Amino acid sequence: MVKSPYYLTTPIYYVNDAPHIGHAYTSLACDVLARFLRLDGHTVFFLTGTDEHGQKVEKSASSSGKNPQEFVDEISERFRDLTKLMNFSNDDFIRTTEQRHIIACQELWRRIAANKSPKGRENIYLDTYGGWYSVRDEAFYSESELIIDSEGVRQAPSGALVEWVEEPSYFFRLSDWRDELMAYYRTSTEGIILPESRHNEVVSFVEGELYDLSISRTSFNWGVPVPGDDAHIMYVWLDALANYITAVGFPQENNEKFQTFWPANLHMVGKDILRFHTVYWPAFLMAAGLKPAKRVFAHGWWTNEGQKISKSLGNVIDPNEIVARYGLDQVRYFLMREVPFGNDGDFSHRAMVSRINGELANDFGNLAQRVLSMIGKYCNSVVPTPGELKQSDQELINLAEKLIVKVRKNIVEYHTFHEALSVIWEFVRHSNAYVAEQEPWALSKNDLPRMETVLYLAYEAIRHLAIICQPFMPESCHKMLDQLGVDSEFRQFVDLKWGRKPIAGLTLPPPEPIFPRLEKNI
Ligand code: ME8
Repeated sequence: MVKSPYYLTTPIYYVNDAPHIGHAYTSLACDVLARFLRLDGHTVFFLTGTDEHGQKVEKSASSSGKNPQEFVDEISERFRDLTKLMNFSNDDFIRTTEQRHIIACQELWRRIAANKSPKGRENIYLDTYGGWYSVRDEAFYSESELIIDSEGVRQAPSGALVEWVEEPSYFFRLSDWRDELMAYYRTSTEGIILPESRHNEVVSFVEGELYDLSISRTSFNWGVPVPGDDAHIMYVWLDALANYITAVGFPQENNEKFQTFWPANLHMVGKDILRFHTVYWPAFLMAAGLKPAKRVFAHGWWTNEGQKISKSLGNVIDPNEIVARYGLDQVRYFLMREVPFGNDGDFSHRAMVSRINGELANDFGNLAQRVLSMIGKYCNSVVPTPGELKQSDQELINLAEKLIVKVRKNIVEYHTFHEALSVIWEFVRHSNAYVAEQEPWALSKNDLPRMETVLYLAYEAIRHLAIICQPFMPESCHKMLDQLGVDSEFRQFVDLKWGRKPIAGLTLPPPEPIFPRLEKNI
């Protein structure tokens, strides 16, 4: 059966700073989902990349003494390296300084300008902007949104400084799009904006005062020129958001890629950039006559040992360092398991060590190592043939077969990755308990046929687990599947059927531990 295609995107990263763990997090969630869907038979397009224009990047380039292009080339490469380090399976890596993107942005602008708003007015008009702007957030704020600190300095809600900006600017008539936005949020019963608390946040913003949005700047020039008026460059968010359609071939909407993948199934974003993706972006798209995305999910933020992660506090977690220290799949597992997806979470070394030792080494690693060693020792490394099944065997089989259904719901429908892992680990623990209760080592002395049945069932439980955990820990699961003698063409979710392939009789290689225990003081 051909399954529906799926397009998912991560936010494209600002190139003014080096990548940190928060950046890796967004894309990791997408990578897990992308791998899951591919193993489940879908055609997937998974996009990531870099956001390279705007005042913040121009300032960072000039303070490091480089021209902007040279600067963005260098930092963009570091984000590309991050995708390799984290073993992301993205299908494209877009850069907003690429020609294909500049063409797409300008065409998007032209279409918005050519159409009328729902109230029959120009979607884009020229005026003068006077207001507060935060370069760090690349966002405009109204006076009422600002916080005034104890020294009387105005700050954005994010804590970033704001400056007064006054310049000629094109405006987008956002205020005319309220009804269309509200209707859009109601187009899916499963939710366009998730989690629900974020949906409520957006709805109350849109129901409140929706101001027209300044969408061009004239006081600097690192950006995409506004078509027909070179004195202006596009607001960096309009430029950045358009990356999602550039990558599927816009403005060639009749091509196969656009037809297959647009509208995107999911924009995965951090909570800080929710408004851009759920208010501005769908309004731009509708104004251009295009469909908005089917879903936006906003995840929470990581702190480091209880503190906000920031360059000025010097507590930025470098993904290279933690991967070198704990191992890639261990880090991937921890990030997806530790925090309910959607909530904020805290990174701590103690929590990392505890998850790795408790859940990977003791629970999963031990199960595989123990069972495979017994097959080595008592069965001459040959997968045994099962005999008659008892009730406890049948129970294990039923649980294994139901696993994918629950995991699929959590990953694909709700994006509750932590819950998916929790469901999987219930099965890991059940399998461990099964082996402990059945005592195949004791059966090896007095009941060989029963021992063979038990070891075969335990082998099958591990095969199910290794297949289902691939999206989270691809390398480790591939190693485990190699040790189980499972050919690469039998590692899909259709292979999650008890005894799917007649494996009994297969000779296995000597087992090697896959999730070693860490010393406490690592
Ligand atoms: O926002 N914990 O880029 P960005 C979790 N260029 N996630 C975090 C985080 C943390 N401590 N810090 C950052 C941008 N992130 C724009 C996007 S899309 C058209 C343009 C997440 O590099 C953050 O929430 O500042 C966001 O989703 C992503 O990293 C990129 O942030």
